[in-house]
Amino acid sequence: MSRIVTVGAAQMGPIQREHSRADAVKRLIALLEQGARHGCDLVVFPELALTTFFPRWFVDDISEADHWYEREMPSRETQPLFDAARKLGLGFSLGYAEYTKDGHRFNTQILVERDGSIVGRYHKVHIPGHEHHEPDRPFQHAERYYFEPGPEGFGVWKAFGGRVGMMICNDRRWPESYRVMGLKGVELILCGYNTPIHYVPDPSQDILQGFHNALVMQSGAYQNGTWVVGVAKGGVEEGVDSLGQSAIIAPSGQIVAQAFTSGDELLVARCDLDWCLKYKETLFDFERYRRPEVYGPITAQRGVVLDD
Ligand code: ING
Repeated sequence: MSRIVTVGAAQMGPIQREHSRADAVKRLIALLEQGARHGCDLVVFPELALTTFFPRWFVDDISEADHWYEREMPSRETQPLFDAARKLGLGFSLGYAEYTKDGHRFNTQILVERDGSIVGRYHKVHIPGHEHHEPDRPFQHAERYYFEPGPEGFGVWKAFGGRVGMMICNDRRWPESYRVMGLKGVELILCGYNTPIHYVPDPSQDILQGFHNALVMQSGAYQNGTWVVGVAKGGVEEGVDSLGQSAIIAPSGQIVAQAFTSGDELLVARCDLDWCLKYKETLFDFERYRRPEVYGPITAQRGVVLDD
């Protein structure tokens, strides 16, 4: 009997600075309800789905940014989302800024099962952008100021009848993200993102943002025999145009659903987890074909070491 998970990628349009958490939660619930109407088992929301992408601004006193973080999950403002999901009988994955009880600031994504329990929590590993204020930029991308890199690495959780992993935004550009989860048997990777189209360090990449977005997720899916669900917060948010193009990608690397807009939009696909075996048991039979004995530099080095 095939293991089909009906997944909804719930893309969001912009969340402006003046929008409250309640405003965001209302939009998330509307997308959940749409997912329920389409028979979804699981609805995936973007990175930082409760607030605007606040790392686009720099504040010298980081405590002035504390209000962008969640101290508890669910909180009073997010409890309605959990209640709605439970009532509708579906699970969800949610990205938000987390301020932990012991004072750590993480860019976090959680996995919530259909009974409302949080079964997985991921802290973003690859933190892009910069640590210090760069006043000459048209907008900041100061994620390395606002978030610590997650120390736990990548997890895979048994949920929704399969093995589910999570990554966040910049993580999708690094093959190591997929491979670590691939080596843990992942069958469905959930990834929210906030990607400004204008890439300040090299504007020539702007026109390639959509291509690179699809390229990395399609490659990661195929090379690890897993489904990948990429979900954007897109559109013009506080003057910064962000990529939409959310997509659901099969283990073959094929895009089976893609967003048409850069606003709130649900795309749905029936993901047969057994399709993963077509690749995991043939081309990408890791046990049979991988050669870790020659892969040493991948974990021994951070940057390039020239042999000459
Ligand atoms: N954002 C971006 C991402 O990796 C970025 C950073 C922007 C990279 C533009 C390249 C181009 O998609 C986050 N939040 O990681």
